[in-house]
Order: sequence, then structure tokens, then C-alpha cells
Amino acid sequence: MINFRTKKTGKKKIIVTSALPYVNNVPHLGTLICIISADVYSRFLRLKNEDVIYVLGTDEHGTTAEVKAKEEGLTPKKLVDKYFKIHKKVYDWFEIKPDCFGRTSSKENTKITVDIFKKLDKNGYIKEKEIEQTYCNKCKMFLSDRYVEGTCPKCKYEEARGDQCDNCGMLLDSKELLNPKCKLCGEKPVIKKTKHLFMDLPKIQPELKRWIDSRKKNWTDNARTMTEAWIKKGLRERAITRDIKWGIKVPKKGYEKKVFYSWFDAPIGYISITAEHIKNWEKLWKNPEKVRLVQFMGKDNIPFHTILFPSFLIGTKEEWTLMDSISVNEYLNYETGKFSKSRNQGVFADDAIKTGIKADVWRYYLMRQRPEKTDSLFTWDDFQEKINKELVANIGNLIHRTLFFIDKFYDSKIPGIKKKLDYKKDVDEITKLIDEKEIRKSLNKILVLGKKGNQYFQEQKPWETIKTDIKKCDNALANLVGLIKDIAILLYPFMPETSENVFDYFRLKNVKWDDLLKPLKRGTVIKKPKPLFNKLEDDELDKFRKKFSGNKKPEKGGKNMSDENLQKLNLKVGKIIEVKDHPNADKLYVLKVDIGGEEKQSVAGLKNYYKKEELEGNNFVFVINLEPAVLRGEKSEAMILAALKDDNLGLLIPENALSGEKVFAEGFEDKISEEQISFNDFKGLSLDVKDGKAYYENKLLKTSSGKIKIDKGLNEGKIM
Ligand code: B3M
Ligand code: ZN
Repeated sequence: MINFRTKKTGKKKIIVTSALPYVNNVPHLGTLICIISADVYSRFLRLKNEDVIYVLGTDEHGTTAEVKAKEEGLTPKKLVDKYFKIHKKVYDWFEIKPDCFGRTSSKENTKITVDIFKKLDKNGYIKEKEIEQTYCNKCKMFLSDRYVEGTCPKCKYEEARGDQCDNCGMLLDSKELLNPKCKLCGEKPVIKKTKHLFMDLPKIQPELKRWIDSRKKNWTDNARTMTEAWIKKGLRERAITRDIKWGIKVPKKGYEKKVFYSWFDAPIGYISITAEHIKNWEKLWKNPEKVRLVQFMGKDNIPFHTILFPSFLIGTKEEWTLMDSISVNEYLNYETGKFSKSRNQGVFADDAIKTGIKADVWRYYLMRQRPEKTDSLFTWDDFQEKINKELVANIGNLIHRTLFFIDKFYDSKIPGIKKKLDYKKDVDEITKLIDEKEIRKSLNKILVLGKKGNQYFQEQKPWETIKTDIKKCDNALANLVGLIKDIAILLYPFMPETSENVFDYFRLKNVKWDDLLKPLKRGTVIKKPKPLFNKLEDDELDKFRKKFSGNKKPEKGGKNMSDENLQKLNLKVGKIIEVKDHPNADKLYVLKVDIGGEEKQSVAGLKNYYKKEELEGNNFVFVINLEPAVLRGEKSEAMILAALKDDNLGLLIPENALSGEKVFAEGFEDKISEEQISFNDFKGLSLDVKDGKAYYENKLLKTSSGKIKIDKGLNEGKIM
């Protein structure tokens, strides 16, 4: 039934990378999202018979490690050794199987980094510049931003870090801090001049832009938008050296006391980690004709991979394998806020291991909640619901009831098939989605297939036909067994151990993929089935919640995530592409709206308030789950939201957001109902503007890209 294996014909090889995590902490579930995504994707490619090399490792240099080492009273080397071990253990436990695994503090990385630097220098892309920097007279060293603390110039928070204020979030330069203090000795630092090396990005920009333009069609929206914005603004020179000790020494006169910026050598780590394992690494990394590079990362890493890293490689004037496609995930948040080890808030990898819940189940949940287009939320209720309703009641149930039936009524022997069940379309969809790195969606479709299997079981009623129509019963069970095996194959990239268990029932453990894809033989004696997943009970869940939520209560969602806890309005950002006058009404416009690539028509009474050109090309907020209506002969499939006060009307403007993004009440980004609602339901909801901000049921409305502004300066009013 399943056949998506391609023939090996000297096609392209594929390098898959996932961002290299810093090793100064135990990774949390959010960090694992990107790594598991790359693992799922590369397992899928291997299953397809592609030549894939998955590269993973740890990012070990830089200020983050140096600061943490001081905190723990270790040398940076001891610190990264300690956390490297922890990371390695975590990845093994989560069944992450890179082909090459390594560290950026390796000799190989120094060698390749220095080599690339020298070529950049020779080709005139490295500039020397004198800058002013904070210096501690007592410690006799320049202080990188993180080594300075002081009062935030904006919010007056007294413990702001030199690079950022943790209280108001403002990005800072340590020179701007009021009452600056050296983090090491408490002394007030002075400003001194120092030289640094800069990558001449303005000089390489034209060439870089040509490359970006040739590739960006393969990038996720977030990566494309951010990169284009950087290019449009014009690139600036970027320092690639730092005044710290822990890092790769800069091989240039006058720079003996400096090291490379960790974002210079970290991406080069992908190359050196490969080189440590594969002698002919240049055949992979300097072979753009034959090799494709696919990179997974979180959204804060975009410009380093679409601008900096490619510039470093292009500037050598050698032929490197540059990124072909990128997959950027957004953030996973925890129910009581951000993940924080020090506040004992959130689930960290070591905690996850200690819960006793299998790695496969965690992998499943993290990919089901993969923040693909917007941030997503980890909540214990949702975790329980997905385990119990999806793994236990859908997939697990289908597998168990089928195998149990065969065990009990067929003497464990697989019966023969007469008429094959057809689910090729489902399989094609699932594999196409994962090919396109739509990992979450692909997993959703596997669930749909599981549901269809359960329905088929119900319709076929084997418990009756076993007595009344044995041929029909045989056929149903044989089909179900085939379907189960295919589901296990499709699930393999996500849940390898579970799939192996299913293969084992059919005595197919450790057989080659090609053999696994062949139909099951009639008469095969299956092993005695045991349930694959355990239900997660309430009392256990409460225990976890207590343990991992510090003293804070979840922001929402009481016991069960029930319907009343859903955001009933499905709101999205839409871009108006065309405005026409309504043919039969003089106050109405007919709008053509793009909502994340889908075109919808909307009829809106805006003519007295807005000119066409104020609307065209701009983003607004639309309700997309309202019953479609026909207004004076024109259909309306989406409704634009506006605030109204007396005779003034202002539309809701999502700042920085892209068409298609979710608009949600704070805390509800992952609890948005898809169900249609009537206009009467809509009128019953509370939507209003207070202090110039939009609220839905008294919760702030926003997108994961930013705030919702109310146009025309409306400060108060009703939203409709
Ligand atoms: N270590 C940042 C991070 O862990 C950084 C990624 C490096 S990728 C070459 O998010
Ligand atoms: Zn000092």
C-alpha cells in the first residue's frame, strides 16, 4: 500500500542541521522542538531512501558560557564539558539520531573557522574599527555587554543587564546604563577605546542579495520577511571579535587578547562537526551542485543563518553548499509563563525524563504542538488530552483492538485479503506534508487516518461477522492489519520505538525498509499484543503540575480544557488586496482579502469612514468563522473588525503581523475554536477598546508578532 521510496540514482545528498544549542543549561522542551523536528525530518528522508546527513551538536563558546562558568565556579572548559554530557544524554534519551554529533569547541572547528577568517580577510571583507567600550580598571579587561549591570534608562529597573533589560525588555548597549557596575567586581567601569574586526556586510550585500533572491522561495514566511527587512534597511558592519577569553583566538596582530564572536564560529560548527565524522566532508559542504542544505531553527536565529553565515561562506569566494531551505519554528511557551530553571517553572528535559512518560510520547506531543506558524503553549491539560484522546483512544485503540481480535478469534494468524482498503490519498497527503516540513500538519493527518481505521472497524462489525460472514470478517481484519502496519511506518519518524513495537508484533523487527513495505503474509502468526500507551490519570497530572509550575497557578484552563475555555471567535490577520464599491449599496465596500494565501470576499460598511487607498494593501483583523452571509447580493465570507465610539470608527491594525497570523486573546493562542458561529453568538461576545487597546472577554488581543493598534486614535469603544 505504502510506497514512497525513491530509487537511489546518484541524486542529491541532503544535509539537515538543527541549530546548535548553547551548553550552559539543561535544555527545556522548547529547545527540543527544533532538534526533534530535524530528527523527524531526517528519519523520514532516510525512510524514503534519500542520502541524508543529520548534523547536530553543541554551541560552546561565547559570553553565555563564560558568565555561567563564573556563576558555577567552574572554568568555561569544565562548564561546557559538564553540560555537553547532559545534552548528549538528553538527546539520546529522546531518540535523536544525528549522523554527526559534535561540539564547536573542537580542534576541527578552530581550524576551519581560522581558515574561513583568513580567506575573508584576504578577500577584503574584514574591516578594523575603533569603538568605545566599557572597561573595568580593577579587573583590567573590556567588559562585554553582559558583564555590565546597572539601572535601565527606560524603566529604571536596577538590575538591567548591559545587553537587555529583563524588566521592560528594552535592548541596550552597556554604555547607556545608569550607574553601571562591573558584574565581576562591582566597580564602576570606564569607557575606553578598543579595536575590533568587523565583517563588511555592506560590501557583500549585492552578492548576498542575489543569493537570497535565488533561494527565498523555499523559506518559511518568517525567515523571508525578516531577511528582506534587514536587506531593505541596508546591512551594517558587524563585529566578529569579542573581548572575552573563552573562544577561538583571533589570528591577527593586535588581537591576541580577543576571540571570535561565538556567532562567527557557531554556524561554522555545522561544517566542522561533519568534518570530524566524515573525512571527505568537502564533498558535502563544497558541492552545491550535488548537495542540498536544509536548516531547522527557532525564530531568533534567522538572520544568523540567512545573512551572516552565508556571508562568511560567500566571502571566501569558494563554492560552498549554501542553505537551500529553512524551517523556522516559533516559540513553545509554558502554561505559567516562560520556561525558567531558576524559578522552577516549566518542563526541562531532565524533568521530562523523570516523569516516567516514554520518550515517544513526549516526541509525539512536541510535534503535535510544534509552533509552526505562531507560538504555541504547553499546558498539562492539553498534554493529558492529547495522550488520552489521541494516542490511547485513537491510534492505540485501533492497533490493540485489531491485534486482540486476531489473537482471540484467529489463533493469532493474519487472515487473507479479498478487497483492499484504499487510503493511498491519505498516505500521499501525509508524506507530501512532511516533505514540505509541515510536520505538525502531517502528524494531524496520521490521526485522521487512525480515525478512519477505527470507523472502518465499527462499520465492518467483525464481532458479528465472525459468526455470520467469515469471509467479510477475514477481509476486514486483514485490511486493518495492513493499515496498522502502514500507520506504524508513517509514525516511525515521530515515534520510532512505538513503531518498532508494532513491527515486532508482525515479526518485522529489524528487517530492511524495503521488506517492511511489502504486504503482510497471510498466516503470519502475530505476537501477543499489549496496550501501547497508558492513560495519563488526573492525580498523576496534578502531581506534575505542582512540581513544575513553581508557585504559580496556570494562567487559565481549570481542570479540563473544555469548550467554554476556547476562544469562540476565530480571528486572523487579512490583507486587503482590492476594494470595490458595492453595486447595490452606497455605504458598503466589497473587499477582496488575502488571509494567509486564501482569498476571501468581505462586505463592509466602511465607505463613510475610509478611502479605498487607506485600505488597499494593508493588514486588518478579520473574523473568519462567522456564518457566511449575503449582503445585498454580495457574499461575505469574513468580517472586518472595527472599533466604534459615537460617530467615529477605527479599524483594528495588527502591528508587524503577516497575513494569516492568528489574533488571540492573551493566553488563548492555542485554544481557538474552528467552529462556525452565528451573528447572534457574535453579538453576545464582549469585545471592546479601553485605553487604546483591544480586549476580548477582558483579555488583551494580540498576535505573536505584536500589538493590535486601534486606527484613528480611538481610545475607547465597542468592537464590531
Ligand atoms: N546557540 C542560539 C540558540 O541556542 C545558538 C544557535 C547556534 S546555531 C549555529 O538558540
Ligand atoms: Zn570589575
